[in-house]
Amino acid sequence: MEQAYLQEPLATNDPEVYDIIKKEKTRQVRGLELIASENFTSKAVLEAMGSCMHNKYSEGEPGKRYYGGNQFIDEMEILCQNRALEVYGLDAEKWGVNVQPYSGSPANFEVYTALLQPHDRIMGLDLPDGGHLTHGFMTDKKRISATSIYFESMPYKLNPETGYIDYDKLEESAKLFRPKIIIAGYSAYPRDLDYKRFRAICDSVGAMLLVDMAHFSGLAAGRVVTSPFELADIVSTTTHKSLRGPRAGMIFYRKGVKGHTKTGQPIMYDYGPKINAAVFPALQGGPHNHAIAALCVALKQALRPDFKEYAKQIVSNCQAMAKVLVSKGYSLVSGGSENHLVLWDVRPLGTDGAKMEKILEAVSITVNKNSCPGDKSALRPGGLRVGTPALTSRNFKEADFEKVAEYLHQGVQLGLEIAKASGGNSLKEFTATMAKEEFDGKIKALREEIEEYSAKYPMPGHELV
Ligand code: DSN
Repeated sequence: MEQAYLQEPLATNDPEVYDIIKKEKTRQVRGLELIASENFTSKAVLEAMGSCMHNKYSEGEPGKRYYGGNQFIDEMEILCQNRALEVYGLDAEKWGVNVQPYSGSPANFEVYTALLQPHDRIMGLDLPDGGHLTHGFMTDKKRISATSIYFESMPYKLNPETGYIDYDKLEESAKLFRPKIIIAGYSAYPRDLDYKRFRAICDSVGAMLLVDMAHFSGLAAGRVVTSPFELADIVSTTTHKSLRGPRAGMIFYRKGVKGHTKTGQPIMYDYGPKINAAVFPALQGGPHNHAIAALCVALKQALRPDFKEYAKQIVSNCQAMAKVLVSKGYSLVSGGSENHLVLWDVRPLGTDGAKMEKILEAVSITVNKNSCPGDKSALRPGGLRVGTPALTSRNFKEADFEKVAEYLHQGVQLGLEIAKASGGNSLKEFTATMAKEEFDGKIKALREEIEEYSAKYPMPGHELV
């Protein structure tokens, strides 16, 4: 049997796949990547991700595995747990962490599976207001996320006037709904969170506080947003966003003494065993050991003093970009940002996020359409979410982000011109007009300028792939 191909590099073993990866690499290098949840991870993380750790099955926990041969897998997972606690300054007597979740959505479902009974109640920020699907999303017509199918969910919302979370209404609803878990966390909210308020509301109804820090885990590691660990019971996260690690997830949980009975007996937290059992065997199989190894590398990088500078730069860059957009008269939800993203409301321009996403993509700027407070449709939402972690990893500073804002402005103005000329209001008419010669030339000219600009900046990762 011919097996020499098992040692052949990708380029010659499968040129078709290699070429697609190369094209994607070129797109990343030549474009302006502004998706708030994306990042460019390091070469070392990618090396660990592509390592032999991938080959091993290791169901269970360090020291308690179902298969043999796990001594080094155990060593890696323990190192990863220790680094995770260190990154967030956590005392191992008071906090534990499970580093096996495949990503953020499984991590959240694992928390609910661990700590709730089916049909228990949860409250999270509504998806159209910046929350995540797994915070219990449903519509009037349909329970969309499994977290609203297996649990009963009630959303809380932003104050449409201010763009900030309406904590008063959350408190009022929580007192009526009496949830077991309140989720603090977001996918598209440009402000820091008021954990004191969340904690007080949780305490008033006997709920647990879950913080989903997926978007801002890098900012929390760099101490540039309020730490969720002071007041949360559980903290879940992905690891590939602002933390700049591999695609994976973590669940942190309180452990040790929770309080005392009237007779002075200690009451202990029981989150750890429940969460570990929910991860495996309830919801997952073998841990992705290559991802755990890569996460371990990313956590070491997050412990470097310069990671704090990176986190700080993400926020300064976002503010520099926001300032230019506001100075040009554009409307940002809540008026600005204190984290890594802005939510740009394009409804006052008489357009929608879907069209603006399309035109920006055509000029090599990647953002995503996003709903804004008051939006009815998730397919034609009124805003754009624009984030700074990825380009900050390419050494973009404030002045570079002023330039990025200028390119966003040029792209959007071109989009408005196209929308005006398209005669109708549909996305189909808009894209058809984009293809017309008169606009095709303008799009090409702007794209070439942006690609030339972007390609000058360094890109983390492997040379070619
Ligand atoms: N898809 C991620 C985001 O863009 O926010 C969340 O899972």
